[in-house]
Amino acid sequence: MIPGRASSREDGATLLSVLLLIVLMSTAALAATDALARSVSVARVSDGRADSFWAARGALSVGEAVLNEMLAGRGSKLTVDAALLREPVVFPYPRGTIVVRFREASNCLNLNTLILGDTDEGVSMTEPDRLRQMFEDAGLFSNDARELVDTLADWMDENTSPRAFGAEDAVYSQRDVPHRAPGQRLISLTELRAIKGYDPVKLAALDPMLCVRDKSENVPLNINTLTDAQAPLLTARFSSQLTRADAERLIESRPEGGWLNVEEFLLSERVAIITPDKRNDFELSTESGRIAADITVQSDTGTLRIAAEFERGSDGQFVLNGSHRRPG
Ligand SMILES: [Ca+2]
Repeated sequence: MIPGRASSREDGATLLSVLLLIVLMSTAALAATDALARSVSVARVSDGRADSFWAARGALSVGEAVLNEMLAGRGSKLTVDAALLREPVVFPYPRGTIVVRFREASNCLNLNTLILGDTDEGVSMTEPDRLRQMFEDAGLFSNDARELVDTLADWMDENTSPRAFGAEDAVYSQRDVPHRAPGQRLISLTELRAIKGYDPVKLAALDPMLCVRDKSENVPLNINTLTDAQAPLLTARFSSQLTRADAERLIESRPEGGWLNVEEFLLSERVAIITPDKRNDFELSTESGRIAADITVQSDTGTLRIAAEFERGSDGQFVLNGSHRRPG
């Protein structure tokens, strides 16, 4: 049964009041338990700041509840027009307001899957050529794409010999603030700014497609939330037999309400002609494995911004995977 507008609004209102209750309860509960353990550090911040801090903690726990509640019965199936992604969820609380904006976070290529050497084999790993092609599909010149893949690989690999278009310590030690290539996988996407070739213009072009995870694996792409700008991702992760234009047309031709399942997508005219050995069907899904949240806690003492990410576990429930304060 598809609920009508009025009933989904009612559902939303009920949901919100329940969630508000949860946020207040979890705020209080967290305050009671954590505050004891952290009494020393909490005592150092003003009442207002502590209040925002607890509101933020409450918002994080409620983020989980919202996701699991809103996706319950949909089997984690998420489409681009889902209310969860379109509208922010707003929780008033006694001293201010918490605004949670959810974003799809499954659709990206984890740069920590880049193959650096012979030992990095595996289906979920990314061949350098595949990443280079994705960078080109995203609009970069081919020599720039080559440089960005090589400097990234050199940044992460353990040796100090530069690749053909790469850079190692010799380059970074000449900078205004001299540093070295860390020789390990990325910790966060912001690290890219320090790597040779990753200027703000190129980063902006690549941003819709990239992510960094602590493990060398990718979450399947949700074909029902892919955006036009993410067309190069479909080529890079699903099939190199699709040109960027093919991938764009596919995304644009997505049926209203999304594809029913991956099988239906595979029957698309442009996809059906690709032989199965040239396709990575396992890279596709109609469910979301990761959902990010931008949380803003606004109170009379100021604004606190938090970025959080939720991960869908094997039981289908989303759990908080990590969070950090955002500047601004
Ligand atoms: Ca190297």
